[in-house]
Amino acid sequence: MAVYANPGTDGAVMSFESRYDNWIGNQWTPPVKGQYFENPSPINGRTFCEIARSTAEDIDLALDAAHKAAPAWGKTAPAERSLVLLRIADRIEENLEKIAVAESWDNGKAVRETLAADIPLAVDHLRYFAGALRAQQGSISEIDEDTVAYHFHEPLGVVGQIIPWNFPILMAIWKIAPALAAGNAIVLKPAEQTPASILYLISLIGDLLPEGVLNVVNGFGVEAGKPLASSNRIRKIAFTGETTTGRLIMQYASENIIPVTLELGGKSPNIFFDDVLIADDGFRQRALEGFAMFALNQGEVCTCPSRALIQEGIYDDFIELGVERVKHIKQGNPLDTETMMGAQASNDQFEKITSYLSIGKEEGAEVLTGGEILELDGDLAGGYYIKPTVFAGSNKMRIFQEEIFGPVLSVAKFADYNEAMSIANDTLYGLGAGVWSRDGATAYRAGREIQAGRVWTNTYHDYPAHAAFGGYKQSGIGRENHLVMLEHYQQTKNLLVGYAQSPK
Ligand code: TXE
Repeated sequence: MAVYANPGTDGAVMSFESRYDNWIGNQWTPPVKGQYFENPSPINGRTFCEIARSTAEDIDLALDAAHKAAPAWGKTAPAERSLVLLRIADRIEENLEKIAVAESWDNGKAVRETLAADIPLAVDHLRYFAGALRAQQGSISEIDEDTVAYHFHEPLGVVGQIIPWNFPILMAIWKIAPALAAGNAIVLKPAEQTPASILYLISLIGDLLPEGVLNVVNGFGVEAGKPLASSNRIRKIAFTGETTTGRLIMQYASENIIPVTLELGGKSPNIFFDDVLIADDGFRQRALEGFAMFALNQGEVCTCPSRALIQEGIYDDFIELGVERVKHIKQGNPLDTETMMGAQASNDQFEKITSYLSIGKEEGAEVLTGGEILELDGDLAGGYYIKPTVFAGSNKMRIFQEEIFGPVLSVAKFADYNEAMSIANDTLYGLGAGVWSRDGATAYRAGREIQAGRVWTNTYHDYPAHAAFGGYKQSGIGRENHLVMLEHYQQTKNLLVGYAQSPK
């Protein structure tokens, strides 16, 4: 139990600079046009630092640095790159508490999450790719007695990465670790809502990387993100964000014929079959925890289990227990380690979510709990707080079909397995899903039948580095995490060699 002091105040574990420039070629580099934008903390709505407002000129500078660095970095031995990743992981771990507080302050999320999940997962991710890289092997195909095809993994060169604001540091590391492991140089653009914690992280780890291998350019989507994604000087663009932005990214990339990986929106179903309640035991408790997980990270998770489907035989009992559980979610100061739900990441997101609270009510959905903002006072007044909300309705409603990206759950009932599958798959998205049943066959069948890249069965919201993650349908292209991710940052060199010593 602890309440961390606000960054930069008496007793604080860390403090931010009042202004951050871009990180280019291992130097803090002011934006070419000299402009900055204000960065508020969602915890109290007040500006705590200003950030470089970059344009195409800054992206070009970063690309210069990356191009200078890429050839030598791409030729380093895997063991050397692996060691760099391990050193970064160690440095992050040594500073875990400071980085966790920085992340909470910049994003609004609860520090108990950043301490226990965001930052440790980032560390583990770096270590996973440090190991995966060394275990990766090329292959040989025997064409005939005298001819052999060798397959080597080669880096792509310079890659662009654009990330969102919901897990700023974890999303940065999800992208940086495999790209560096594979031998690429990077230009990364953080989200304009949450640039500061990443820049704070860079101030701690920047010296561990060779000059120009990792460059961070800040700014807005159209001003800084578009010149990066549409540059003919990158060999790949990786993006996480809204589906409509993902479409634009694909268009930009098509001009230069470069590969794209996209991790986009979701509207994940979380399905509870009627055997969940047959005993009052640990399994039941776990399932109820799974129901309440829509509020994790304030619902700002692309795999947020935002549609709960409950079998009709247990519907009333399950709702009663589930809503009771939701009412116990402790909201408040994100820097208090007892707080389970903090502030929404930005004022725009706060307004988007509150508009969906109105839409749900207008559509005739029943509010089972929440349905309104949470007004806090004192130091937290001005922050972006919303009560966890459960609506009961039907899958045709907008609150069941559109990504709200907030602590809002829409609940519906189903009669049997087939109806559960048809509601679950009745969505444009296909990122995550949950299935809860004590019957192994039901859990397995449903897991295979749901059109989503990640189906959790009898668990939810686990993100190990060695499990592939990504979307079906309009939730994206490609996978993150897992060995498979290395290949998204590599190209295959085939050397076809003839050893024959006589004419054919
Ligand atoms: O996303 P954007 P926003 C969803 C969620 C949320 C909604 C809007 O529903 O409410 O998207 O969030 C950069 N060229 N997700 O507006 O715009 C931008 O600067 C190049 C789901 O923040 O997609 C930022 O760095 N880049 C999601 C990043 O794209 C552009 C996480 C994401 O911003 C650009 C976040 C452009 N034209 C939001 N326009 C998830 N899948 O986890 C914007 N950007």
